[in-house]
Amino acid sequence: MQDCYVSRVGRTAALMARRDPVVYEDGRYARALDAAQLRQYEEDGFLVLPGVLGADELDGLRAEVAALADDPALREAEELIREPDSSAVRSIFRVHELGARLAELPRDPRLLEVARQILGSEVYIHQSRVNLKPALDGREFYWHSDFETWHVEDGMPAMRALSCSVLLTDNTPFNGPLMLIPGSHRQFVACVGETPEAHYRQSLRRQEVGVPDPVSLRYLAEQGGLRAVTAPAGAVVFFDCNTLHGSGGNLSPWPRSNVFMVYNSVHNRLMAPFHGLAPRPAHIASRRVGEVLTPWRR
Ligand code: 6CS
Ligand code: FE
Repeated sequence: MQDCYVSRVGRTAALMARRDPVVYEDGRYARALDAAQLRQYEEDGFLVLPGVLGADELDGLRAEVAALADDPALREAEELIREPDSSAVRSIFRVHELGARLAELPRDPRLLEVARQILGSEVYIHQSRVNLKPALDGREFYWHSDFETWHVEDGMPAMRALSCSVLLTDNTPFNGPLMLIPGSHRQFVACVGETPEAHYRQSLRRQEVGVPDPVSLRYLAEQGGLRAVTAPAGAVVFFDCNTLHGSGGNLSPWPRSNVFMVYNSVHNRLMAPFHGLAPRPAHIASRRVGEVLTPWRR
């Protein structure tokens, strides 16, 4: 298969125009977003929906995440990622298969119907994780495009996937809120460098390969600005797989905990990773064929 988004092939960074649609809606699925919201998502590459989850649901999800972070059975598990310079838990992957309430999230119609509408197809979970960004200790996630990683390291063919981030705690200016560059999804930033063996063991703690060069970052930020998603817990952010995003460290005495469900179109299933890389493990990139999500009834 021809590689339309060549990246990490040596010393040259480049910007190339996106070849894929942003919104694939063809009217077959519920109109979860109205025309104005869909336009906003297409324009910016993300959309913030405030107040989607209620206090009781959030209490239950936070309790489940806390139990996972403290679970002795997960202490040495590959799903659990610690901060680069402390033993604090940074992320837990595959959470939708580790907790009962977390297992319901991917099929929650408030999330799933938006994903199916935007991606214009049946969808499955490519990856789920919770980023805990603990108080006073949560380190940054440097700017990156998820698609650049999922394309090069997981063999994701096209930009027909999106992330849905549920804010489990308030995201404030002080605790490392998710930041995005509006409009950056329309350019693919080809990164310099070569992917190390089992790169995920390093990149999930601190990503240094597969990150955009400063010139491209500055160019795209000057075009679209920077947006920090500061919102109360319960808000949900949908962002395109190629929208540049990152988050600063958490210097506040309160945690910033967001759970991410990554929806991929069933027409965009993973192929072999590019450049002969070994496929990443299932807890980071699902290759389960045939899985399709159906919404539960509220
Ligand atoms: O490699 C990945 O799949 C992960 N890395 C980042 C920085 N964001 C997406 C995903 O969690
Ligand atoms: Fe990311």
